[in-house]
Amino acid sequence: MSRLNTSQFPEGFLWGGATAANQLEGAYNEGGKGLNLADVLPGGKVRMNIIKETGFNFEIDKELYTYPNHDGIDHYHRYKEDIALFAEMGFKTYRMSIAWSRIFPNGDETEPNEEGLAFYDRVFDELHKYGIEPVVTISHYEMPLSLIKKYGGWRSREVIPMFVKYAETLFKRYKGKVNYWMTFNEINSAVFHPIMSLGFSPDNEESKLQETFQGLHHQFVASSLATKACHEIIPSSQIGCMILYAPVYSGDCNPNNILNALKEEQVFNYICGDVHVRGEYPAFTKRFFKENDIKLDIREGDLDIIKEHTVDYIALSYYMSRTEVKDEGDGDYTAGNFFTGMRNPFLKASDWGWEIDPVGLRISLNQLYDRYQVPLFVVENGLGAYDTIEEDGSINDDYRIDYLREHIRAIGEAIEDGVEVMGYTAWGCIDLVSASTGEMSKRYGFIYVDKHDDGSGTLERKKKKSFYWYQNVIATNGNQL
Ligand code: BGP
Repeated sequence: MSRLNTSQFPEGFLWGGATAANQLEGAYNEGGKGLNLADVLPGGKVRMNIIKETGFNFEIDKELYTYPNHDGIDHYHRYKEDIALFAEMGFKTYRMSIAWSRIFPNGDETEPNEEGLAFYDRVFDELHKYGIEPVVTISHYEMPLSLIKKYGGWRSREVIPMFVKYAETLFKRYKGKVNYWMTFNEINSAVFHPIMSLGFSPDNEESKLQETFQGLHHQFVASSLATKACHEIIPSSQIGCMILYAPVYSGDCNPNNILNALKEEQVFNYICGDVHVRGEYPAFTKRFFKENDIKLDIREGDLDIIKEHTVDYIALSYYMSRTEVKDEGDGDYTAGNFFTGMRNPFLKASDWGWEIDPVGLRISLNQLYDRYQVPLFVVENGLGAYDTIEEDGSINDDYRIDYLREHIRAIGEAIEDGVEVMGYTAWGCIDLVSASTGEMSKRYGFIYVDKHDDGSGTLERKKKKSFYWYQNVIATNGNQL
């Protein structure tokens, strides 16, 4: 039971939920919106192969596939109902993204699309009506398709000013409505799935790292320029980078494997954070780039821009840890969103093979705070699971409650460790289309949405058991878990 007034969570802690435009809005061709990357990703195995393997053919036969993001959960038309439910849970904040192609349908227009801008005005007004603070991801896995076709996505530097213009348009329009921003969702995930993050697939395995880091360099410059604009246009704002964080454990105590895990961690977890927070490429990249034959085209002024315009906080997603051994043949391997590792015998996994490791979240927060000393914001965490509706209509998702309880507890412990954590937004607070599978059956929500993998369903919203549990967590500021 609860202990009164002993909450580890500071006053004003930002409790809430998180979503992404392409995974819930639907209305993919309404309101003047252009096509974006997510609109052409089919569901199921085909999607998983597109994400994991290189090579993406835009000429694929459209008739063969369903495109789950086209309709999402129809939030575009039902946002009022959804926000009312978030408010009922007591959300202090709501992390959402803006679909770039609603604002600039092709990405390179001179004028933004007013209908798209007006839609988000309505969403922000609705949130403020309930005192919910919006936190906005500027780009969450969905650049305009036309930029991919014309420029090869982030392969090209030419996309930088288009992104910056898009970001500036948002800052000018939503100044006074949005104070918390972040630039690119899970920016470091480009290393595992360039197509989702950078909008292109590398030409071949040999050139993969070169092309990926060049694309990332373009995003770094764009992110820094957006940060500059954000600080200038909305001086009271806070803008962060967003990192997919998964601590890497060594599979054993062989020092070579520990070194290997450290190197994995450096490349995957730290390059993006170092550039955004410290304003420079970390020292280890010198050797890493050399050994992997990566020669970045860094233009004059790029490094100054990166140095001068660093972020205010680090947002992170956390779902699992990774366990690595040097010799990949050594172990039994596990699934991950976009990466795999050795199976950790101390951990259980979700139905999708993601290893459940709340202590790993405490470790992650400590590692990040030790390295950067800037506030951290856990903007994604949750359990993707199959839900069942009982005969009486209830959905008893105790497994989800257990998962969230342990992870929130781990954040509380990290706060006691001295880490500054701004808030927690549970991923997919309302069921939505899964990013990796494109399916509905992998559910994260406190709110069930009657929609199924084959596209059928009434779209009716239903409160799960976790809805009431989270409502109480927020009401007690994390005192009662
Ligand atoms: C993150 C993405 C989200 C989200 C989440 C869960 O990587 O930022 O968009 O979907 O993972 O992943 P999935 O939907 O594949 O279960």
